[in-house]
Amino acid sequence: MTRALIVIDIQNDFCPGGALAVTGGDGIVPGINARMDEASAVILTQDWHPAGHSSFASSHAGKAPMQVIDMPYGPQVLWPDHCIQGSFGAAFHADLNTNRADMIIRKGYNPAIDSYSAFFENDHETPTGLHGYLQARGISRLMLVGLATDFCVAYSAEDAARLGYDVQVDTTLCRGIDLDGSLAAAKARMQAADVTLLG
Ligand code: VGL
Ligand code: ZN
Repeated sequence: MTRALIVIDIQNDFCPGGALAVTGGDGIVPGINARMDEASAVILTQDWHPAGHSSFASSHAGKAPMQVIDMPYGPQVLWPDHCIQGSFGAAFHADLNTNRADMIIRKGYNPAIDSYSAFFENDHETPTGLHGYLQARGISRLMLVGLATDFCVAYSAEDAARLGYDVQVDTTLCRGIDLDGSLAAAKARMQAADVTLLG
């Protein structure tokens, strides 16, 4: 049996020219499309913030992007405004094969809580509904790819492993932000959580 492919946040704002551009973010799109052919199910995630979201530096007086603040649920990196609901930046990259998606799951719509993971908001307890969807379909083996390796991909992979899924991340089809060593730290956390890193 092949794996379900979960494609994380291949959106214009995470690609070159976007508000929170990840270096080479658009370069993985052809490979991700090709991988869809082998997958037993394809799920896309979409970062989907309301204007004025609490993860935006612009929502906090005197704060700049990439600074970290304490939120009730823990430390939070403050980002440039990105992936605002309905904007061009929130749209999928034009070359991503969205036709193959069985399911598109949006996250980050709660104004007060960020959501890196496709499974839980950053409070680590409010579910997005993806776990219920996968359980209902009997899916237990996952392959994760997308953006950004050290934030949304890593958080999703760790949560999936904790939920009991057999999880692989193909790092050749991911690109990272790498803020203060966050890429190496995320890879170590994924390995500690029993996620298999390929590539
Ligand atoms: C992401 C930062 C903020 C991601 C989303 O997709 O990795 N990173 N929002
Ligand atoms: Zn975001």
